[in-house]
Amino acid sequence: MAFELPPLPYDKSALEPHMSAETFEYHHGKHHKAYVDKTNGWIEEKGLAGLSLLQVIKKAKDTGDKGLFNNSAQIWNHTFFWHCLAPAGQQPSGKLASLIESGFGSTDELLKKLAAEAVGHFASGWAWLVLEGDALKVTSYHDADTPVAYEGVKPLLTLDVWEHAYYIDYRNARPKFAETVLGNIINWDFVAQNLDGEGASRADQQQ
Ligand code: MN3
Repeated sequence: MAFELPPLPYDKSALEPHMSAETFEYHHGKHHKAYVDKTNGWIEEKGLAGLSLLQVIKKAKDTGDKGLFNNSAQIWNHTFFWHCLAPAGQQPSGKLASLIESGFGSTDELLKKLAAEAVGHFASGWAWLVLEGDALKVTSYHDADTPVAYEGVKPLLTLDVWEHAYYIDYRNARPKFAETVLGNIINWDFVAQNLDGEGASRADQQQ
């Protein structure tokens, strides 16, 4: 039994020119795959057979197993991230649009805040829009850390700000990467779906 590298929910060239097929070849085909392979290599040794991905992340956190936590959390984080992206053209609507308006004033203001969080995050990590109680919150987590490791934090939207996420298309320009991706290729339907509090399950998998 093993975890799988989930296929991308779109063709690897579907998000061009904002995110290239070459980026996906590395980011999905090599980085994401490496986290899957590394975690699978520990299934027998660490007694993980039969556990779901979310159960592995929780076990790793509870037992202080940093290597297992980092790799299993990165499987989940990347799977969730791919689903947060879609070909250009969507805007938030309905209940999500109302929550954004009451929380941030407008979608533009939310995107500015998310981009500032992404750019201001020192070194590797993830910028997030999460639901805490009934309120939207912009935050970020370091390295592989993930909202699914915390009680009461519901994932809605993420942006990978590890250098490997942008170096092929944007070189060192993290601000340009953050503004371009957030402004053009967010899957707002997926974000809206996650208002049900079940976002964690949407990037979970069984062995
Ligand atoms: Mn990454």
